Amino acid sequence: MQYDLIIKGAEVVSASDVSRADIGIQDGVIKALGLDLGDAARTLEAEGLYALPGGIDSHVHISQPSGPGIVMADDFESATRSAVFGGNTTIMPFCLAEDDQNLREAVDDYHEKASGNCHIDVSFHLIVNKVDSQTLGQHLPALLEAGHSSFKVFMTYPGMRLSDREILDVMAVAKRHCAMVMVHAENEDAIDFLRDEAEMVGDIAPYHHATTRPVPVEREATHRAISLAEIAGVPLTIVHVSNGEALDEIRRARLRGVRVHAETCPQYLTLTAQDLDRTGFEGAKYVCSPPPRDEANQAACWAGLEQGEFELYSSDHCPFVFDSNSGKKVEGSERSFRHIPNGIPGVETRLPILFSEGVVKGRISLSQFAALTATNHAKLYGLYPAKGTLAVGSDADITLWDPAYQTTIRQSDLHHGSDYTPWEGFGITGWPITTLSRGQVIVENRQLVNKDCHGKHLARSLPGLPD
Ligand code: DUC
Ligand code: ZN
Ligand code: ZN
Repeated sequence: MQYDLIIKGAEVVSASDVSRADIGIQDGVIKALGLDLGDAARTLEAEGLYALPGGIDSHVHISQPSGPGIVMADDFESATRSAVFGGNTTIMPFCLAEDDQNLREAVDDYHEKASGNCHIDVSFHLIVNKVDSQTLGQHLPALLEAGHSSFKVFMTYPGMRLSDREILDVMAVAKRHCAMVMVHAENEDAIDFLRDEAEMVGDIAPYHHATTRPVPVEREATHRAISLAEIAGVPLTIVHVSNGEALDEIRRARLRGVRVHAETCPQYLTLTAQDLDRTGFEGAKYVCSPPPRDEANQAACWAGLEQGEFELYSSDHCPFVFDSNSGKKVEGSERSFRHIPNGIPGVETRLPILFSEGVVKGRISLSQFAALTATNHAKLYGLYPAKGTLAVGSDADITLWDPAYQTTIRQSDLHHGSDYTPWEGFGITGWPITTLSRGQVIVENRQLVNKDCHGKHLARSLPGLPD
């Protein structure tokens, strides 16, 4: 037999083209794209389906320390299961050190937690929340050189936020080691002020998570992060951009010649702050940072996607159980929104939401969909061309997509560890039916058919960051 597997009859989608081709796979790699490929041990009929590069979700949080008494709802098994049901073949979670750990110990821990428990491939980013001489001089450089070539810094959250000086210091390390700096851009001092004011007048409900993190909080921090990157002379990625004014800062910086990349997420395209104002404590299901905004800002984010200003569309999957005192109902959350853990689940619904709202509604093309959900993530973070495209020599990470499949998002159909989805009842056209990871069929006809957990960690390096 010439191939282990041939996928026959699909429309093959890349970031530049859509063409009818069969896909010949051998030893987990795409060996041929064309017609009449010959013999294979197995054939998958894919008439009427799109073959897309498996989704790469470059922004997910799994088993991350989240504060006293709070536990994330997914481990690596459940997160990667949920991800592959949603058409993903690589996810990129963050390593965050516990209080008593250094970053190297934290990364070792994450590798141990992930090893043997992943249905698909995983590649870790770091989070830098302590800036001491050991972190700057030893741990961070060693980890960047060992293949964890991107890290996130926070401008918000006590205990996580870095000062401007600290951000400059870690940017200097990124510059020396060709790493990508990802920034959570919200001004902690402004939030702290607004939160105190809100609590003083009794505004303690989940909705006030949104009112105390208004657009200027994000716009200012976005501008400052970009300015710091200009001063340090490094490229940066602004993650989870939620609104038009922050995007304006990014546009202006690009006009000055700054290399700034931008990411948005489904919550900023489909949810609003009004979702946090649902009755009772329901609004807590939508508490994430930055918060969802309003319809004008949704439109600005859509325009940014359509016009190629966002290169990345990620889930920011950060799941907590709603009905639990180790989740959204943690001790104190009824007294103030400030105690509600920040984050929502979304790794499984990311791709269907963009396909349905973006491709089916004519806002973006199929090739833009492939770029935003896979190709650009692989290019920006150093996984391309093994990942992120369907080309000869690339890993056979493939999602077969039924563009006509009609469904409604229901928690009962999802596979994450959370007990709710923010998109309950959301109508969808198009769904990933079958997903292959390095040539292995993991999900077939929406069933998990391979439970081997063959996913591995992908080391990355960024010698030539893309222009
Ligand atoms: N930032 C994230 O990127 N995810 C969840 C919470 C947060 O603040
Ligand atoms: Zn963040
Ligand atoms: Zn995040």
